[in-house]
Amino acid sequence: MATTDSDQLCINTIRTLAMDAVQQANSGHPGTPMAMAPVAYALWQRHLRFDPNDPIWPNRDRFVLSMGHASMLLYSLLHLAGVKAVNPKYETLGDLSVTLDDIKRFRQLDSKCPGHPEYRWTSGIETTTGPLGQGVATSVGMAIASKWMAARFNRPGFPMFGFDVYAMAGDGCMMEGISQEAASLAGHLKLDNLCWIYDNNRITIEGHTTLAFSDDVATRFIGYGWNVTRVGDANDLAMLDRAFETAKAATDRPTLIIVDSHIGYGAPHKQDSHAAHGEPLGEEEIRLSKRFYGWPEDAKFLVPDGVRECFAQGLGARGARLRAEWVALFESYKAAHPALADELYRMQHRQLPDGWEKAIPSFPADAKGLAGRDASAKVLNAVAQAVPWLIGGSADLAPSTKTRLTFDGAGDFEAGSYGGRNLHFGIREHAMGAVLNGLSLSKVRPFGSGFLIFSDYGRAAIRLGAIMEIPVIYVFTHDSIGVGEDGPTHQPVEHLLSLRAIPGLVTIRPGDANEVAEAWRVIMQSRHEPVCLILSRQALPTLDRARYAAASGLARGGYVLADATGGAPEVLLIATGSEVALCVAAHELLAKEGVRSRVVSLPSWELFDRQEQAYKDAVLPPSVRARVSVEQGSTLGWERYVGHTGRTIGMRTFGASAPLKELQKKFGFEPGNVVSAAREQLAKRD
Ligand SMILES: Cc1ncc(C[n+]2csc(CCOP(=O)(O)OP(=O)(O)O)c2C)c(N)n1
Ligand SMILES: [Mg+2]
Repeated sequence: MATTDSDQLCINTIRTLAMDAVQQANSGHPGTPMAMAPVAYALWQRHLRFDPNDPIWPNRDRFVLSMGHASMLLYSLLHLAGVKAVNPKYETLGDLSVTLDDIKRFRQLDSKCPGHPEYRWTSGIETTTGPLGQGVATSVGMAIASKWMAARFNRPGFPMFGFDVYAMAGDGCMMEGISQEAASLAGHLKLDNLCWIYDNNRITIEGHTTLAFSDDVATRFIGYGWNVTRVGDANDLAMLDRAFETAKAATDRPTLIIVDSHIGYGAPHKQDSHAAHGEPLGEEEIRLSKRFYGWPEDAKFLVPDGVRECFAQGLGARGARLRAEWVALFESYKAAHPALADELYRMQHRQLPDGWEKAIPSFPADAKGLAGRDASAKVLNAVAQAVPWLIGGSADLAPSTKTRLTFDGAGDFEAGSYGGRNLHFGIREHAMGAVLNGLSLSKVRPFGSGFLIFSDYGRAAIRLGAIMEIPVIYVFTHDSIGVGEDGPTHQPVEHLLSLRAIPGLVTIRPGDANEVAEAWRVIMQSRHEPVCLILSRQALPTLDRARYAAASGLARGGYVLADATGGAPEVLLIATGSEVALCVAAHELLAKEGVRSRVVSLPSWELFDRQEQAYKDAVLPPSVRARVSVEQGSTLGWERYVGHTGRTIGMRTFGASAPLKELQKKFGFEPGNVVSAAREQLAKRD
């Protein structure tokens, strides 16, 4: 299709809104929206299956702006397309997602147009982007979700799922390691519903890409098993159309469209320069650019007559028709396949099947016990059978993290066989995190696993999941020096603490098998928070819950596990995970010596901190100042529970390679050491 006057008008409106908004905010990135406006327009107006009146319609195509700095491109599109706001109850009440006023208040407090696109805050934003590479990697998760949901829900005559995923990326995304992990995985999985658009403008912040980048990107992607096509001019709508048609027609492989563009297109002094990247153009340059576009030079935030109508006739009409067809199809699907339709509905609303929790096992007392990871394997497998859309895998460590779904029919998610529930991320922790985000954004319930030590590799994606408030599940095992002989490179020290430092991320480090079971009960009910389940490699005794308090206390984050007899406690022993049993042993020794101690199991700081003060005070009575915390991790932060006079037993250095017993001795994780710490605390009090 050729470019018409109305196409040009729409494109220039996108451009000028971006220029004006950045200028008004005196901050932001005008150059890339100016250059890529025709590309985004061609995609949205002519290809994307998206209904502005229902931006959460489940089978819509996804558009991800991986170069989040070009956010004004997306805000202009959302505004001009008339995308509606969705409220937390998943309702659209007719308000616009992005008003012209929001655009005028770009980057200001409470505007729907923050610096970078934020999922959940602005309807129509499919994922939060900004850290380069995350968007493209997340798009792979969305494409996996589309394939998985098609395999799960489609039936003859009922193509419920089959959406395509488009992601737009810049040089920065192409340089980041995460995009390479993700592209490699997408090629391997032959995700032909995935299309990345690479803005090959050869400019980044410091200047021309010759400074730091000389990859042959096309060859790289051909090597990953992608279909690669080129558009030599970002303004060539006909060529762009052809490229999108190629992407849609591709089978067996994802498509990369390399688009040559001119950053700051139309700005006489800033085009093709990094000066167009991260600062406003300036009033005079804006005037000259508008003159180049044939735009009224002094008009600001102008949306000419006909532009909104043009979007409504293209994207809007197509989206409305496709969505209506889908809704009608879903009505007959409900009659033909009621159980699947019910699943689909619950999945989309982040609900669980009735009675799912009956699957959760409990574990008999056992002094020899069970490793956290082994207990979790049992619970996960039971829960996954009750929740069919719980899928996941590991970064090549499932045999160690014990996260494989082993029941009949669980299957593997593989190229060409997309119904399996065991994913294989390969040794790609960072991409795994982003893919999990993409799955969760598509409403599948995902889990991913690895060694806790390697959580660092996926941290940027974990953090984004927390910002987006999506319920991704991480299972991190080998949680401490307890891994023994593998040594300091494999022994997490600061990791627990650093995960706890991420706002909105819940960490749970259960102390025995029954706490693991209760942890899964909490995790599965979480609808808007990611959770990290932190598990031991080594066996932990399964506590006798007839003797000690019930593990259901875990839901409150911390609880009194074993209490003093014959009077109020004199000293508190507070522990998580593998150190809970250690404190119980110390508690029994102290009892024999006539010392009244209380053991508090504190598997989740986040869950505990949100309890009411009275409960927290009941568990950790403020009057008891003699306190000892025990955790095989950094001691930093434990002062909040033991106070500045309390004692923290933990890690202050890296670990060492040796059998576990020797490490426990070297680093002081023995009952005797806890007992003497408790005694010291009591002596201080006196
Ligand atoms: C992971 C990450 N590192 C650094 C940045 C800071 N940053 C924002 S944009 C940018 C340059 C991006 O260049 P490119 O992707 O080519 O975008 P263009 O300037 O062409 O729009 C950088 C380094 C970031 N957002 N994310
Ligand atoms: Mg660039």
